[in-house]
Amino acid sequence: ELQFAPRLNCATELLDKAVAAGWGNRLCIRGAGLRWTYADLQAQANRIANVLVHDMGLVPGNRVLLRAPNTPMLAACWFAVIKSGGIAVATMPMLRAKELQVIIEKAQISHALCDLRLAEELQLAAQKCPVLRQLHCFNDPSDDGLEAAMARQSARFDNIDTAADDTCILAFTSGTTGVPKATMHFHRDVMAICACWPAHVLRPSPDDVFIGSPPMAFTFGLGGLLLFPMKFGASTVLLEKASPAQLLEGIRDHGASVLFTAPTSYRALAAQGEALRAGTLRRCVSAGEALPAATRALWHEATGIVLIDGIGSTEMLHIFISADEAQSRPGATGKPVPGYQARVVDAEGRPLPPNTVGHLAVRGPTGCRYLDDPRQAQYVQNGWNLTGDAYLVDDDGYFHYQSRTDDMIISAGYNIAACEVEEALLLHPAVAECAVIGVPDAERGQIVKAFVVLRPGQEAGPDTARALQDFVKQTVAPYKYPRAVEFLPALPRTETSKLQRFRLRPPGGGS
Ligand code: 3UK
Repeated sequence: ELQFAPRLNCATELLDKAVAAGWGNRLCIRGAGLRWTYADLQAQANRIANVLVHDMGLVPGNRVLLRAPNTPMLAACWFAVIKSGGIAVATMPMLRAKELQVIIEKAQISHALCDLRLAEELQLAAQKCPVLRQLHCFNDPSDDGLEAAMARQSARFDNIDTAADDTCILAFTSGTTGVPKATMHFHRDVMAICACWPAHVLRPSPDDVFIGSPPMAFTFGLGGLLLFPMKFGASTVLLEKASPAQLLEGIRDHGASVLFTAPTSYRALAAQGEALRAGTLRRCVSAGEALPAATRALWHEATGIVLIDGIGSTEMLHIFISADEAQSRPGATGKPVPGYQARVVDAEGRPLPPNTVGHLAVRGPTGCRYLDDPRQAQYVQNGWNLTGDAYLVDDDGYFHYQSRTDDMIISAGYNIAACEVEEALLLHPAVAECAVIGVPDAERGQIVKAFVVLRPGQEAGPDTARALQDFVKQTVAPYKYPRAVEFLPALPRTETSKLQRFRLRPPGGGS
């Protein structure tokens, strides 16, 4: 059981205690041309905390919006907010004014720290949101910028004495199915995720160099690229943009050893397997979306590295089912991470026997509490969070992902999981990426339709479509084959790399 002192500030635990323990001169964080030690990060965070409190009038409990690509300054701002007893609300860099407005209103944001390059949309939102009173921009060379204000402040700051159960993060879900939900996380949740998955599954060493793609506004990135490396005295590389080419360059330039990214990025990076095999990379973590067995095999063949899969969520803050390299099983996500319980239940919430598909339910120290949201009762039943995923547990207790519960296609009475057809297509050498949906059909109710991105040099046309259809029929039960195939140059994805199947669906029709 995890035990935390009743008074706890997670910034003290992760940053100030690291410096006090003698890690001050260790390299902590690189990015945007900067190289900061733990002591540098502490000094920067302290200066920003002083700006927040003395210039911007922040008091404990205020919600502070953060908006920037992954940079050391964003990390310093995050710690500054937590140090001063504020609540950090990190936002995805690509959000527009309209989406920011929803977040500002829902979280009653009073203060914002923003990278000047992303200020425009926030300023538009701020005009519509009187609740937002104080905005400071960084990366700003002018006298009005955050950096100038920081220079006028002390590099010392006494952290606010918060309770372990005080909220310190509001993390918004991506909201593909309606208004985004804000999840509340406490100081002890931050320490709990550090004590669970990385301590039991990743087990990093202080020599590790972390790198990856998820933005810090996505809690996969916050944990993987900031909190976990710091907890273990390692260092992290923050990339402002993290395309496969930029990841490759970053891994090479900084000697990165631990990579966090999503399945789609592993598929693209696998083409550079030789360079990666010869380099410093040794641990690779996949989350955000189901990891197809074909992608796991592709990556292992290309690099010699066994992927660590893990399902996490904004609700639970980080990964709660996973397996390390030695325990991993193709086709399975893994087993509940120590500290968490997971089970597969029926529509009434009753546990199902092994090998039966049902709803994934999870329970643990970090969730699930939505901020002021009646949907709490729908997604949390008897203390268990229903994730919206269909899973089964095998005889050995491994959890196998089936689909999102709303991505089941029903065609001529057959239940077909969209991702099962996608997995089959990904095994074909011509396929780079694909997405499968159900489209309305007079005769069958729905038919399976595949959207396919071909590998370079492959020809989009009826011959390829037919070859792919035949291939699926030979790979899985023939009734699952896509009766319609459409070729696209790219697939619609969220900033968290999740496929947006709803954007492929015909307006008004289908499921
Ligand atoms: C899906 C997966 C199968 C699944 C996240 C790691 O993705 C994260 O959080 P979100 O709130 O989405 C949660 C949903 O994403 N998913 C994530 N990982 C996997 N499905 N296999 C996986 N390995 O539908 C889940 O319900 O955006 C992931 C850490 C922190 C996170 N916030």
